[in-house]
Amino acid sequence: MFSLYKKILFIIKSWSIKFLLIPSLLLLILSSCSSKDPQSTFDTLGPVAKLQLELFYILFWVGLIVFILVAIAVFYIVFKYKSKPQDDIPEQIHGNTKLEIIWTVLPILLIAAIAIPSVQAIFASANPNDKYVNNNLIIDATGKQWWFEFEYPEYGLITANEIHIPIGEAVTIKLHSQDVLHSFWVPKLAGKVDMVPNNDNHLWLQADEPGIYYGHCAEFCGQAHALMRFKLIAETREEFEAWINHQKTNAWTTSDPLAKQGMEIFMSRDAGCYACHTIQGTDKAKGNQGPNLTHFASRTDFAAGIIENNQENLRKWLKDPNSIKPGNLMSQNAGVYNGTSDPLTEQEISALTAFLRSLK
Ligand code: HEC
Ligand SMILES: [Cu+2]
Repeated sequence: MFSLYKKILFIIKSWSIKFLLIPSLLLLILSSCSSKDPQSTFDTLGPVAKLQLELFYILFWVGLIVFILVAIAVFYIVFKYKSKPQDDIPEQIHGNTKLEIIWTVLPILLIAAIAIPSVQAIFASANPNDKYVNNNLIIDATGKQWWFEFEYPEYGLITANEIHIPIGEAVTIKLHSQDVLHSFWVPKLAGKVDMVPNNDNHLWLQADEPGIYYGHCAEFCGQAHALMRFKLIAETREEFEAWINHQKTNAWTTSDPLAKQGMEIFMSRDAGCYACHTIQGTDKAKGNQGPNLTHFASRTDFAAGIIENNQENLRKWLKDPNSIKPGNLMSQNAGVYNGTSDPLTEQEISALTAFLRSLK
């Protein structure tokens, strides 16, 4: 025991601790104080996240007070009743009814007291109450390895990795999974809820201010889990409706010859893109293994929110999706990437890029 103590003391005194560990711990703590905090649960911008944060603070302060009281008692007792060399063996007792009752009843009262706000918060975050009059919008969110599909059943619309909602309205999001466990989380708007295969969950959220909110899969779901993000764009009712109306239209045209050639490649057996992707308004592209690409160019990012949607990145993706998102199921299952059909040439990549960038 003593040698272990000495060893620990030696480590604490050694230079490496002073010059490496302590500064790096300080850096770690300071880095969490960044004012740019797109995924902070302490900077809430909607009623659900706010209510969950308030509950957190109640539990935190109650827990802290209990911790301080117990720590003071432990230190007091340890030092006050420390045995001294001249002491006899102390009186041997078993149990103390008064104390036993106190430390059974006190925690029960405390837990009962914090159960009240906890249960209230559970109900309040399950469904919007009557206070929220505009609460008709329902979105079906499906977690897939490793991206999110969003469907607006009321509008017959499917998109991926980017969800639009009107501000100041309670939106219900039904949560599904196609394969394994995922979890839906927009830290500034609502706490995470699991997406479980064959067992539909739901949550609701409301964004009070317009803006871009970042979301993340929060349940380990395989190789590219850390690269499974999405964006929630909150906008005014008018902007939201304009977006819906635009998304309902078909985007593809064949006016540009290069884009037209890209579309032919997309629909060819050799490239096989149509088998996994839907492009609304075309006869052939009706696959649902990959994201719906009807309005691909209207999205700001792709590959589940990890990379900006621009010409250069799209070329990179089409050349080698694995270089952007290791393990993605497009590289593994599409013939042009897994080596079962000819790889795409530079010219084919240019044509496909022109086509996909025209899908505004
Ligand atoms: C075997 C099915 C499959 C085939 C074939 C396929 N893809 Fe994909 N594609 C996917 C999957 C799955 C993803 C999602 C990858 C991820 O984000 O993890 C994807 C993602 C994409 C994306 C990004 C979409 C977004 O919004 O994030 C584009 C663009 C794309 N594919 C284009 C193509 C093109 C062009 C072809 C033909 C050369 C093709 N795909 C062939 C399955 C496929
Ligand atoms: Cu995940």
